[in-house]
Formats: sequence, C-alpha cells, structure tokens
Amino acid sequence: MSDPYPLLTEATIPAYLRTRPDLARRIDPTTVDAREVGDGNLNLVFVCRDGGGRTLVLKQSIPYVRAAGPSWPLTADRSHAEARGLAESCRVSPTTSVDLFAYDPVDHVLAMEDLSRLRTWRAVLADGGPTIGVAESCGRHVARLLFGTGVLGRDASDVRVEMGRSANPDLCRITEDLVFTEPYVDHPNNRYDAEIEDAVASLRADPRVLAAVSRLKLEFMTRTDALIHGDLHTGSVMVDPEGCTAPKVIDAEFCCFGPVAFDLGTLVGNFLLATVGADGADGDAPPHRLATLTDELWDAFTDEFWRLWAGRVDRSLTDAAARARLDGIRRDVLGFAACEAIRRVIGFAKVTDLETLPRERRVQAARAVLDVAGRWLVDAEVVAPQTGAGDSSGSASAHTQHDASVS
Ligand code: SR1
Ligand code: MG
Repeated sequence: MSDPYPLLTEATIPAYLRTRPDLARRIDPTTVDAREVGDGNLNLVFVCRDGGGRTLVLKQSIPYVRAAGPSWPLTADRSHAEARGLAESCRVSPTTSVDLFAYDPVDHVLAMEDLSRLRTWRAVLADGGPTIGVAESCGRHVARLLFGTGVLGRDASDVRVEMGRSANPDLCRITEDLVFTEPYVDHPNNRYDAEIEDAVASLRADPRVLAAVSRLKLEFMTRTDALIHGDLHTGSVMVDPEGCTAPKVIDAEFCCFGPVAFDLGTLVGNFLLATVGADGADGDAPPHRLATLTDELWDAFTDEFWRLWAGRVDRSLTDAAARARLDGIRRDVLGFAACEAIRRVIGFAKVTDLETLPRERRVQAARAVLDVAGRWLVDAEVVAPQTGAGDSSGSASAHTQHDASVS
C-alpha cells in the first residue's frame, strides 16, 4: 500500500502547481482554473487552464476504485504503470500517443497534454459520426507497440529487464477477474437486466464458451508479446471530429506485457457494442460498420507489422514464423473481442453504448451482444485462419459477419 497522500481538488490545484516548478513553466499557478472532468472508473482528472489560455491535464490515482468507493481499495501505484506505459507509447508511436509532461510518484499525479478539444471515439461512434482513419491509426499503434516494446523490435535481454520493471499485477488481476472470470459465475460485481438472465445462463452453461474463455484467460496471463495498452476500448481513444489531429490513445494504467491480440480484440469488442448500441437506439447503425472497422484495424495492423518485420532484430526469425504468429493473433482477436463485449453486458464496468438506451432497447441489444459474442468464442476455437505471406488482405471480420443487428 502507498503512504497516505492528499487528493487534489479543484480548489487545491493552484497550490499544488506552485510546488511543481517544472509544471509552473507550462501553466501559471496564480491564474489557473481547474475543472474535474473524470468520468472513468478509477481516477481524478482535472483540466487546468491559466489566464493566458495555456492548458494541461492532471490525472491523479485515488487509492480505491472511484466507481465503487473506498470499499474497493486499489493501489495508487497504477500511476507508475501508466507513466511507464505512456512514456513507452510516446517513444514508439508519438503521433498516436498523448504527451506526458511529468510524473509525480509521491502524490500519484501525471501531467499531460490537454486533449479536451477532442472527443472519445465511443462518443463519436454513438453519434454515428464518421471516424475516418481512426481504426487504421489504432491498428498501426498496436503494431508499433508490438515491435517497439517486444522482442521483434528490441534486444530480447532488454525486453526481459523491461518486463520486470513494468509489472502491473494489481491491474492485471482486475482484468483477469472482470473480463475472464466474474461474467461466467454469480458474482456480486455483476449487474444486468433480469430479462437477459436466460441468455446469461445459457452462455455460462456452454462448455465450448467456457473452454474458449479459459484458454484466452491463460493467454492473457502468460503471453508477453509486448507492453500492451491493456484497456484499449473506444473510450481510450480521443478523436478530432474535424480530423485535423491524429487520434490519441490515452489511459495506459492497465498496461502490461501481454498479448497484442488483447488490445486489438478489446477494440473489436467495443465496435460490436457501438454497432449493436446504435442499432438498439434507432435501428440506423451505419451498415457493415462492425466489419468495416474491424477490417480497417486489422489491415493497418498487418500492414504496419510487415513494414516493421523487415527491420526485426532477430534475423533468424522466418517469414513463415511471422505468418503463423499473425494467424494466431487474428484468431485471438475475435476471442478477446467476445470476452470484452460480454463483460460489458454482464460485469461491473458498463459502457454508455448500451447503458444510455431505454430498458427495452438495452435488453434487445444485450441479447444481441451475448449471441454474437458467444458465437465468436465458439468459432475462435475451431477456425484456423490463413494469412498469406506479406499479405494484409485476409479479412479479420469474416466472423463478424454474424448478424449483429437487434431487430
Ligand atoms: C474496477 S475498474 C473497471 C474497469 O475500468 C477500466 O476502464 C477497465 O476497463 C476496468 O476493467
Ligand atoms: Mg481507462
């Protein structure tokens, strides 16, 4: 457990900034105005603006899960993991990473670039807005994490040292519990509408589903491809509705050495939620959006993969090994996508895509998500997709063709 430390408030931010000469160069503590805008499950987030219009964001870990309260303690050292994850993300993919200005390990505060002019990708998708190039940027971002922080692009001994430094056990445990365990059992963290009890029960009773989830959980716990983001849902991507700024990946506190398919799958799971949620709202989700976004993500990931593969550190690794790895990743993307979508319906951490719907629509949408995701889990275990040499044309969305509409 961390030593006690003061939690920031809008009123105490000026005094805090006066103790931070490194930040006082970026923003004037004497004229600063701070607004707490955090709407996530964990942290305090303040947008700070001084009299001259200069801005930055302060993000502070509190010693418990914000969405649950002090009865669910959580290490504030997650800010340490986030600082490391952000620094690495900025190093390997600066255009798609939020800029980290400073990290205060005593009060667990990160100072970052202000992105409040942007919107979450989740919000833009919910409005049906076009988000051209966002999935592509995310696919490239994940490939850069794979090569820039893993053994494909770095010396293997350096990577092993980095793995020790980047351990994030408490937040990984949350993922293991919330994504892979709790949705499949009765657990006090779960919450869902009574009308879907039969669908939840049938998912939990399907041995093929349970086998798939167990395999994917082990994959998450044991595979160490790279320093992955670890919570790359559509709320972790900020997009510029005007398209002037590249999308920015934020919120790296769940980062860990893990499978890159988990990052890609978390995004695809949220594409499913966005698509079904929009259908549930007014039945006019853009046609084929799930397949289009999934293919854009996968095509960009594989394109960037092969570009970076040409410069791999270990020249003894063959192209056949790369193709086999890509095939494995593609299979696990759908499985992880299903786990992510299911846990947002059954488990603790909800998403606005479904939560903002009127109850009847939400029930329909939740059923559709469980149905599609359940089939993805079963399919992911039996299908061995093929990825051609240097070829990024293989469609990742083949199984997303399942009807994802609620009507
Ligand atoms: C207890 S934290 C619940 C969820 O919030 C984060 O955004 C992650 O998605 C985590 O699973
Ligand atoms: Mg988050």
